[in-house]
Amino acid sequence: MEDCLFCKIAAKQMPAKIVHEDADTLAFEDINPQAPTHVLVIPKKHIPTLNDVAPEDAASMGHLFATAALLARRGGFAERGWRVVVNVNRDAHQLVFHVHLHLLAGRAFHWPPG
Ligand code: DGP
Repeated sequence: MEDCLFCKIAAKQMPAKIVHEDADTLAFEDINPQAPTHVLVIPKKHIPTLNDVAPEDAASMGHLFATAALLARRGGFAERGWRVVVNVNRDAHQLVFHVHLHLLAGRAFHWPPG
């Protein structure tokens, strides 16, 4: 998708602080961090929102969560706790329309979320 910011980051046409990459997935630091660790984990395939996930994307979506867990272990916060957030569309404040997990860690979080 030529107008998608995260596709451009995945294609290395836009800079980002990449913390993990494999064939299907990219993880990079959020430009506006909401916690000491705030990483975005994306599929390289362009999928606008979770509403658009198709059955054939199931393995890729599972791999996103496995990657988040890998980064949690690697970052040393797996035991203390961390959070994954996925915003979907306007009411949830989705601003970039390419599926991404927000991996947040390094502080205590409130529940329910705002
Ligand atoms: P969401 O509101 O769920 O669509 O989250 C989009 C996130 O993307 C938001 O936390 C800020 C981040 N973001 C926006 N533009 C950029 C960018 O150019 N680079 C990086 N690394 N993150 C960005």
